[in-house]
Amino acid sequence: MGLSLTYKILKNHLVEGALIPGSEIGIRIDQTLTQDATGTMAYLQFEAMNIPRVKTSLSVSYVDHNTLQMGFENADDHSYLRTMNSNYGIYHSQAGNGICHQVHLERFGVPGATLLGSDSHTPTGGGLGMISIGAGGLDVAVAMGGGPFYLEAPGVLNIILNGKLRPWVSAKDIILKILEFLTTKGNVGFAVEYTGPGIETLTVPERATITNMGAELGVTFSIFPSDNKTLEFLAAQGRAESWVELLPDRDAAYEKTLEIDLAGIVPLAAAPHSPDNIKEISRIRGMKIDQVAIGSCTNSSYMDLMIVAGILKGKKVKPGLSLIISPGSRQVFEMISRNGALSDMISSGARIMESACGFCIGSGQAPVTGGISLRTNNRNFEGRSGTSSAGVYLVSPETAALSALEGVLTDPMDSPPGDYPEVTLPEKFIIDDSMIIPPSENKSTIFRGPNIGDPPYTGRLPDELRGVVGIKTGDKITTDHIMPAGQRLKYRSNIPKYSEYVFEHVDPEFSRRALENKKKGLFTIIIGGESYGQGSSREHAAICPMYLGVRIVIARSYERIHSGNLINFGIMPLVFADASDYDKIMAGDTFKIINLISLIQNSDLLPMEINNRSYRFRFNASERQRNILVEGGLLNFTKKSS
Ligand code: MIC
Ligand code: SF4
Repeated sequence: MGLSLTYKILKNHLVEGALIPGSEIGIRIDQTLTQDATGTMAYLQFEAMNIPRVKTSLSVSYVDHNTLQMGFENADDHSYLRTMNSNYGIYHSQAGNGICHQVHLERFGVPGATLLGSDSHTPTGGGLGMISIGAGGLDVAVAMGGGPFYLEAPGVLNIILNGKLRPWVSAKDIILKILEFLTTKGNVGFAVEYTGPGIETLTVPERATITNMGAELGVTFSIFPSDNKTLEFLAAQGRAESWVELLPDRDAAYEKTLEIDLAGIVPLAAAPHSPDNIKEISRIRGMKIDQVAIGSCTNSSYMDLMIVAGILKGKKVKPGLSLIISPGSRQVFEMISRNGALSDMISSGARIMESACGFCIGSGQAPVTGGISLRTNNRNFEGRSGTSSAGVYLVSPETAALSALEGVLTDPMDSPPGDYPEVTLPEKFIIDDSMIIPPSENKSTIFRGPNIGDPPYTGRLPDELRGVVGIKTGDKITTDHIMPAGQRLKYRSNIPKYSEYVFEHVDPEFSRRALENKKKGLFTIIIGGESYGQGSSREHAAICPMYLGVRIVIARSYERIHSGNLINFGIMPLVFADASDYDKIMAGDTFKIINLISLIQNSDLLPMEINNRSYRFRFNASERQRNILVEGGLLNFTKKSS
């Protein structure tokens, strides 16, 4: 049997382990990326490793999440990042230059390379034929220092795309269709590899929309082959020399296969509050909407915005509705401004925002109470928009723009096929990297304002833990639930302060109780349901609970990035061995676990007493992860082993 593209690239980068699905492997990382909301911690951790300069072929630090600078905190973070990056060999993409994944695709992604990013949508790069993986900041820091990245060798799901999309249906509808089939649960440990004649009909930005939302499937990464379409895109970015053809073997082996006929896909929406709550637009059309937001790393490419401009041209946004457009990068912004498309948007009544994450991360543009917002981004978790009572529908740019004109959810298929704005990839993108500051050869002083704290430190794992079950949650708890972003984002570099908001919208008293227990020498357990920790890669969803004294989480199942982050920060991700135990354990119960060190080192089952009753929980981890936990986290472990 031949090799999938996934396994060809993994094989080229393998430094530890055997390439057997499910077993732990270590791979060499060629490129890294960070963004400001995860970057400050990642770089503080990198500094703590005492390595003079990054050892990757390329490391880029983007400022795109917290660009509003309401107060000094974000400005402090940006200055720290810029000065630190310059000293350590890292490129720095300034605020205003665009969203990390969009800019990385345009300017840096390389087919066949590996990219590790401290953001869960890093797999966007898979649209260019690279293995791009999202991880916690500390994993990225270790990779910058030349350390391997450890992951479970994935099973590969081959999605075969046949046929061609009809006019008014777009790449966003393809990934929404896949989310309908596969849902956000149960795909952990898989990678998706796209093949089939249909892929030839998709440009790189369209492929990137699909790989971007692979994050919502919970897969480790998604990848397209590197073919003529890839060359076309790289050549238009003036980077044809980065191209190599990369295809799977004809007889490649895959663990699973799914076939999709592109011609059969209709416009879709992910209804509140989950990206897999898929509805056909034709069945829910006519719903009144209050806001439309177009942008984010999913749908803000030049092609997306040219289609939007084509739809808006000569028309007016429905009075009373707010249409927000945020171009994905400065390149996109400049191109639509030079060719007049921006004027079409402005005269339609659209509100133009900076090239940044903005509304997607809840940084501004919170919808009205109880309002309906159509958005082209990738997540619609409850409260993420900044308004808990709002309903967010994730849709394509086509559906978003048409609906903004009508004031109600509009089915693009009601428009004549001949009216569809045909947009082709430009032969040359405008190239201006002047907002990307290259690193310097000379060291200068690193700026550290009052918002920049030290990276938090946990001690070695105690041999005995006693404490309290601090909270019991249901299924699909996202890292947005654990560690809210939006208004709280500015505390990302200030762990004691940010920790006050752990589970803010689930149980606002959790943090206070946990801290009080910590002062009494008691630890805290979190009980979770299925897919605990899905969504964002923010390691603060592990760091802040750790700061509050959480050393154990027990859940039905975990998302990959979050369980990795828990281990990195010395928290044990345990799983119910007997599913019915979930119902027996309550918040407020007390617990005791003894001989922990030898259990962690040797056992897959951990006995624990909760309210004087004996339980056993499953503990699946590699030897390396067990050692990390005993040392109290990856930072201690790395320092000790270097
Ligand atoms: C997100 O989309 O939730 C974010 C904000 O980009 C996060 C990263 C973060 O929380 O800083 C992500 O997806 O990893
Ligand atoms: Fe930014 Fe949103 Fe993309 Fe996250 S999902 S990187 S917040 S645009």
